[in-house]
Amino acid sequence: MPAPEPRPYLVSIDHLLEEDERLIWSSAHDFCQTKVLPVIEAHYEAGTFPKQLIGEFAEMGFLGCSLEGYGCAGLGPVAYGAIMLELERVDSGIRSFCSVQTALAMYPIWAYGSEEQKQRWLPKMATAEAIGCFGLTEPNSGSDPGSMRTHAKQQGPGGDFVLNGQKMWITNSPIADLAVVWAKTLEHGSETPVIRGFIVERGMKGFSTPETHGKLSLRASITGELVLDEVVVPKDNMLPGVRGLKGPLSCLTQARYGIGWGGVGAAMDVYERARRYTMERVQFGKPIAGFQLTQQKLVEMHDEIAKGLLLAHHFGRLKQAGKLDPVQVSMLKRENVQLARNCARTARTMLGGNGIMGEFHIMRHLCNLETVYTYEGTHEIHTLAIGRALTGLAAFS
Ligand code: TGC
Ligand code: FAD
Repeated sequence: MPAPEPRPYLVSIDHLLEEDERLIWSSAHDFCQTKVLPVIEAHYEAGTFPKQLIGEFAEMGFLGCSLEGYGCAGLGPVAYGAIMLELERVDSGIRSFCSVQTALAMYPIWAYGSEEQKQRWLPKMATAEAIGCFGLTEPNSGSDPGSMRTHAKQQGPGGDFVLNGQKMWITNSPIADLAVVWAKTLEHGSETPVIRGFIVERGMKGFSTPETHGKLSLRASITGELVLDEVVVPKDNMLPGVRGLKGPLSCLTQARYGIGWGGVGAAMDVYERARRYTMERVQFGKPIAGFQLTQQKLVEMHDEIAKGLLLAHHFGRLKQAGKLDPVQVSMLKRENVQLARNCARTARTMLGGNGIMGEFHIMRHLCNLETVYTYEGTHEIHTLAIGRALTGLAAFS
């Protein structure tokens, strides 16, 4: 019997997609492959972000795509996930830019902002006239954001706030026009500080955003700090619609959902590259894909990707029905980033020495995925969140 025509995937979700989701997915794929892929390696090696693409991300409707109104595309969760997958298929740092703008900077304004804040910021953020960032992590407060020290004190007859503190590891901060900053404040009549969100604008006195240098991961993404030194923030810049840790955590739930899809994209890229390479590379007289050990690696990557994609789609439909809960998003982020990181490591071995070279793209994914494993809740923190859901026992402290 002749060997069947080789095909890269045995599982597809194409028949589960609506027509508009299929079109959005395919145009995101084409854009990322023709506009982002050709420039990404040079930016990664230089440690620069391809700023020239920001306007094109907006034109493609990527910025704020999951939100309705205010100039946003109002896409459903599966179409949003597909865009994140295609962005991260090229580079996690590029997906980071779009997911921070959408899920961490625009979402809190959309979900918790006043009508005036929404009108002022969201249309500009959708067109990339205004870039946002999200300030939660601090030097002494990472996995445990409830321990943050940044604080806001209300003062004067106008009731404006004075913010003091430092945020670190903030994606996009050096190029941001506004930062959504989470800070503790004492509300009238209470002795217990509560976390509130504030829109801090570039140009406010005492506010600076120094860039973080020396990253060996996510090099095509700009990272920095937020330094708040007696910054006077008008009281109208406080997000009125949320109080407490659930404010920032609910934004993270939106972003983590996108990362769950993004991880599959990175895994697909490294798997497809390893498959092509091993089918062409000849050692001991035949393509190395013909050896059993190589096939085992390909099969394991393929099967993990298939499961990750099915999980992302399943949770996407639950989200569309308003039934996805945060701990399921923890599971999606944890599983799919882990599988991507494992695939990148395996794929790297399959290219031998070429696996460490930038032009083969796998080492870049592998280095990026170390960050993705850690941000938006570390792998371990999501393990504990799932463990708490399974047992009813919190093992965080
Ligand atoms: P806990 O008592 O569990 O919860 C406090 C309140 O928050 C609610 N909540 C959530 N709401 C929505 N979504 C979630 N995922 C939520 N998790 C919790 C919860 O219901 C509760 O509400 P209420 O009304 O009862 O007050 O809080 P905890 O202090 O025990 O913390 C739990 C823990 C450890 C899971 C949480 O602190 C956590 O997730 N830590 C990780 C921190 C983190 O993820 N940081 C990310 C920083 S931003 C970032 O990395 C951006 S990278 C951007 C990029 O480039 O892509
Ligand atoms: P820590 O919390 O100190 O954790 C160190 C280690 O201890 C981890 O392995 C962790 O899992 C483990 N650990 C901690 N607590 C426990 C526990 N209870 N049980 C078991 N193990 C535990 N933050 C933002 O606010 N906005 C951003 O835009 C942003 N962008 C980022 C971009 C990059 C490139 C990076 C690297 C980070 C970014 N972050 C951002 C911060 C990121 O969310 C944090 O790095 C992450 O939450 C972990 O915090 P930490 O680095 O302080 O590590």
